[in-house]
Amino acid sequence: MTETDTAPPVGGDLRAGPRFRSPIRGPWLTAVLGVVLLVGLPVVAVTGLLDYVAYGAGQQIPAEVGLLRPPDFVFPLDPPWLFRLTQGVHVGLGLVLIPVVLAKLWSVLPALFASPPVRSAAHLLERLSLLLLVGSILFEIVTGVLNIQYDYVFGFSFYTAHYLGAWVFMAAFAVHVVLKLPSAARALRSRSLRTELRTPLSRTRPEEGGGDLVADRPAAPTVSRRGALAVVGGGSLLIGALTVGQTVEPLRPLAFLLPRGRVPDGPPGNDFPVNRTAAAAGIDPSAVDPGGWRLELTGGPAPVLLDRARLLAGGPELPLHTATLPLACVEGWSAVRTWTGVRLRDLAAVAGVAAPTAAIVTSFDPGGFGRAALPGARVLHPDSMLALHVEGHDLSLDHGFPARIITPSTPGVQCTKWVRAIDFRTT
Ligand SMILES: Nc1nc2c(c(=O)[nH]1)N[C@H]1C(S)=C(S)[C@@H](COP(=O)(O)O)O[C@H]1N2
Ligand SMILES: [Mo]
Repeated sequence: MTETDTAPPVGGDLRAGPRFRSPIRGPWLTAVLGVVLLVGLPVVAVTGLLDYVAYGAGQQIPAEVGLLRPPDFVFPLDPPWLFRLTQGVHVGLGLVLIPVVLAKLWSVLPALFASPPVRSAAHLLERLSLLLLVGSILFEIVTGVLNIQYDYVFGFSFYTAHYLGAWVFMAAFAVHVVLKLPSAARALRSRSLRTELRTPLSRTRPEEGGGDLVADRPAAPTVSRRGALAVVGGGSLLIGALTVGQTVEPLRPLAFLLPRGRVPDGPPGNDFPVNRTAAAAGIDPSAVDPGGWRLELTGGPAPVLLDRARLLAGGPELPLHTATLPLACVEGWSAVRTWTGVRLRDLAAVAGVAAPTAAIVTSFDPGGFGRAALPGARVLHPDSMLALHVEGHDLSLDHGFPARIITPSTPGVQCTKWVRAIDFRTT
């Protein structure tokens, strides 16, 4: 028997109709998938919120979200890889869980289409929370995936929309967990996972106990429960394998979800991804030619101009500093490099600003991310610098020559390239 060889019943109870006849659907399978998401999705949510805290300091991102504003503290700068970890886990785990989310949606389809659609006030509330839950998780997946593909096809700010969607999701998720935990716990006890993993197709039987999820007239099984779980787990593993290379450099050739510069071969030391090339950013090569380029420092008694030779000269006032720090893009990838340059706090002192509370960095990049606001703690950290060299070589033009910002545990978007001026603030 196939799923379609029976005429649909008249009167329309879809649950009893031909649409939902898979014999492996039922509370147990739904609960197993649910447990994976119960553990995984809060981790994605919390790391995502932390990314907003890191991203937001001084930047007003997300914009205008009222009481939902992320707390305004400076994301920890130590250890320097902390932001790399939170954004890597958020993007990586978020991607890996997509097959589980889709399988969970498949497993509850009959309940979503159950009739009558509303049985009581409590049932109506439950269904509304489900609508928000399903809608928001799909919205977060779609906007998140489009964002890491740098595909801003929507007419709204990704940062604000993904953030608001996350709050809708977290609220609906909490309601859902409270409502479903008792029946999920019961369902998990109804079968043993170990037994299911040993049960082949030939011995696969429908779940007992009825309810919305179990087919009234189940078709013959075409896949065992362990087979279904293997497909979902295999999908997650595959996505994981195509994603680890975004973080683990030797595996970068496998990072098929990294849209730009998957295996970048730059000049020596500059072999890491480029989000926006100098050409794409509209950088005029003559503006950054070291012959004419001057770094402008403001905020003190008078503006100070420094050329690249002065920055590279070292000395007691502006010693050269070297540190190994990650560059971690909010869109998923990261690269650890050894950078050499001058400390931002030394530049502040040269500008005549003893205790800066913020620094506004501007670049020759007219649109896009050509401006960043660094909070005081980031300016003063001993490893925060205006980098001139990477791995002992000049920065390439695409990586921000003549100078770029590098600070510990910071979203890549604030590591401004092609720096033109730094304004140190004290209020
Ligand atoms: N001026 C300027 N700086 C910029 C950007 C930009 O578009 N313009 N992109 C930022 C982003 S989003 C990231 S992740 C890093 C990427 O640096 P890379 O291109 O050297 O890898 O640079 C940041 N600095
Ligand atoms: Mo980025």
